[in-house]
Amino acid sequence: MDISQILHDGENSNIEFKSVLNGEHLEKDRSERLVAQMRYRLDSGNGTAYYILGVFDNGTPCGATSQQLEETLDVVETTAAEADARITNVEHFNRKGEFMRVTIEREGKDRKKHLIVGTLGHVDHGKSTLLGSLTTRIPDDGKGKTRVFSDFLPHEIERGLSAELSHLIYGFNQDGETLLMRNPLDKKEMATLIDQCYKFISFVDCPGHAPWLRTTIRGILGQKIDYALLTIAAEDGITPITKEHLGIAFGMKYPVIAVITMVDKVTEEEAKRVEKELSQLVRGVGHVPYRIREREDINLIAEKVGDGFVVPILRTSAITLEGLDLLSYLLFKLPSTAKEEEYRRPFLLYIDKVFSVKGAGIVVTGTVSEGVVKKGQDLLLGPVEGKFKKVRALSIMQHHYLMNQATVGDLIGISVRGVKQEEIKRGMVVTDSPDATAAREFEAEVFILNHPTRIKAGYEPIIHLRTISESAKFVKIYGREFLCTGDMARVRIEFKYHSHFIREGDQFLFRESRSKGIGGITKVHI
Ligand SMILES: Nc1nc2c(ncn2[C@@H]2O[C@H](COP(=O)(O)OP(=O)(O)OP(=O)(O)O)[C@@H](O)[C@H]2O)c(=O)[nH]1
Ligand SMILES: [Mg+2]
Repeated sequence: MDISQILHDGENSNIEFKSVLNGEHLEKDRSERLVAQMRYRLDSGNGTAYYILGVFDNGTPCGATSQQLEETLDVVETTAAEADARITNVEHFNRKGEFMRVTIEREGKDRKKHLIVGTLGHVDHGKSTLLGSLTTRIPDDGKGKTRVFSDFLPHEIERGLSAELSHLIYGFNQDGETLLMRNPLDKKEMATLIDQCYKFISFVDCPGHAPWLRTTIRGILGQKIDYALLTIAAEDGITPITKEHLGIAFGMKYPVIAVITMVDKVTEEEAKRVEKELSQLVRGVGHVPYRIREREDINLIAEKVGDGFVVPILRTSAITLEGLDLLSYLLFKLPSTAKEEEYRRPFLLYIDKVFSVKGAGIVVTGTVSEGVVKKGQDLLLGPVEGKFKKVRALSIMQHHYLMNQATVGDLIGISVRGVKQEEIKRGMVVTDSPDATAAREFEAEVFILNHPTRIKAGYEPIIHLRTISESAKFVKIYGREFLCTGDMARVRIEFKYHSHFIREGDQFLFRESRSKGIGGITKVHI
């Protein structure tokens, strides 16, 4: 891009302005901040960042001498090495003062643009089929042809229902053209696709069948998804489950993409009716529905969807493949929802699964919530009976693709040494923070989404927080005797059996038979 334009537009995603830096900036705290910032810029630019040196934040040259600029360049070079990147180009300019543009590129191929998208929606509303056809462009036959890529367990095929979480991926090249999977179940193909793509999407396909809500919640809360993809079958329209899932997504502040599936089965009028109903529902809870008809609509709203207010609505058919190009383009354009400060924090991953693999030992899987993890690093895993155990990360893998390091939003398996498999449970964390602690009790601000009667002290719901799913008790409700649907209150909650790694600000969901609510932790009692 033209340098005058860059100066005019100011700092943004992968462009950083710096006036002058010197040796003092390489001291510990300041250097760490510079490295974290560069990592963020590199992530935003899919591995490429531009630093404009010798200009103020407003884009005007700061009057740096050549020597100061050289010194600044040295600091940037050191920072780049720390951020596993290197300088690949330096351009000099002089416009009412000297300045330079430095191109920094991440080393290796480990960094890709990546989104995690979780599916939600009523049973049989076409979630798995949509993903099967989207990632392969194989048309469905209306009888379950392409959902088998997601529902591959024998009982899932037999019953035609998703029961477990499954992961599908596909990708894009730099121009937004799709890189499809020939066979989404082929591990080698997955690894090759990740290797070759510019951006890829990991889908977490969740079951819609009500008895498996626990698994659905685990898919949505446990994996740090960027976007929830809610399907509504055109023929059935909105159901109580659609509303419940939407309530969970909005309650947990996940941005939502709504897809009206199976439009081949209905007339234009029927499709319009569902669209209208859906728009009203979305608007009714304070969000903005936005019907996507063409690419231009996506260009207009893509950057806004991540904030959670705008809900794009698309129509698809897995049989005619209508709408899949638009959905792809939307996924290509949507930014990651990871926040800058999440990259700067110590490494944190909530464990979703644990298993042992021949040759690799014990593997824990989950999505990186915060920070960076490197192969060979020493980490803490726990709480195991209230304590954290030292483990070493022997290798890191994402969808069968080996990595030297992983960061926020990567859905990975880490093979660990230093702990027994029986000691590791879903809901524990792996972290490199030396001050990780476990807690049994906490205070929270809760909101009751629905409850048939009244919630009183002594109420025992299951708390879902990331991959934690654990019985708890409302020990105290402050300032009132009971809570009904729509109420908000401060409460004191105690996990019934175990302590967990929880922090102030964590969002959670709680439920007990037909009651449901959301909460945010305000204080942790260690
Ligand atoms: N005609 C038509 N049928 C479809 C379409 N998409 C899915 N189906 C059919 O709808 C049925 C249910 O689809 P699934 O993809 O299993 O639905 P699901 O939402 O994943 O269901 P659960 O995971 O069990 O909640 C299958 O028989 C599909 O073949 C579509 O676009 N058009
Ligand atoms: Mg399914």
